Amino acid sequence: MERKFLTMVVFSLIISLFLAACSKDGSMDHGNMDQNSNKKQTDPNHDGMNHGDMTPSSQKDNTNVEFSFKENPESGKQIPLDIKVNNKDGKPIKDFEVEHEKLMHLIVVSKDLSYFDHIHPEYKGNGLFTVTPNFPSGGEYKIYADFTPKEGSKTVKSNVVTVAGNKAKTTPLTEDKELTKVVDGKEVTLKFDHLMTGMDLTMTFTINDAKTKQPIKNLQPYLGAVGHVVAISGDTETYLHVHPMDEKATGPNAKFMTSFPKSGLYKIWGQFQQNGKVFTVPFTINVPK
Ligand SMILES: [Cu+2]
Repeated sequence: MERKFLTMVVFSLIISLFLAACSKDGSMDHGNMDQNSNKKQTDPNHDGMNHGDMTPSSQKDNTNVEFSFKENPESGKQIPLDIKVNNKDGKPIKDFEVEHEKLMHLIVVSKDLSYFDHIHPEYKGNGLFTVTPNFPSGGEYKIYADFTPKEGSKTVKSNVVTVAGNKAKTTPLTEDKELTKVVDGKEVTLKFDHLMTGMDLTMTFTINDAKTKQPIKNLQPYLGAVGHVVAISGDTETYLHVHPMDEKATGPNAKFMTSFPKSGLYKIWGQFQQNGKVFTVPFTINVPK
């Protein structure tokens, strides 16, 4: 009898350890996989984020996000967007952690990833954020709200937005043959220590003056760090917010660590600041299996 009891205790201990391990895995903060959005496009609360492999996101993600425009979004018009963060019981989540100087980061991309914007919704209190995104043309966009509830872990919620107005020509995503770009007089080169799926890797941006080829050493902190990097997969399902390894670096190198959960094309935007001006450098890479 006693032995049977003991076996049960041990058994439930193993189960709870297993569950704890799963939820720890699920709260990884350098990557959120967004795999369901197409299935649930019409559901404004859709989560679309699969935070791990083993547990359904509902077990640890207690947020429900509602995106609603005051009017149907149209290119060239300033239509405010409300972002309401509730818990699964429909009660507002009121307290958020400041991450990189902001309570919420909002990334706006066109479906073909040719357009990118990184903006910061204003917190109105009671779980409500508001912002007016800029849509340069009509068509489909995806927006990603990136935030951390005080009692919770880093959360990314996305939504597909259909914008009225003249559509821009869609540009198919193609891998950059060379990872050097010139933006705003800066020559930026991106290098990986190794590039493969499902493995931690380092990406290094090196920033030189495009004219003189001299290294730029006076990068300023942008949102409290040397730079910000977002990567989105070609199908817009995977969103990665990448963190710098040394936030206080000032150039010419800015190092970031991430891991790509699946192979294929990704667009990466590095954002840096010099002389009070933010510049954004896009790269398209192909992550091999
Ligand atoms: Cu931000």
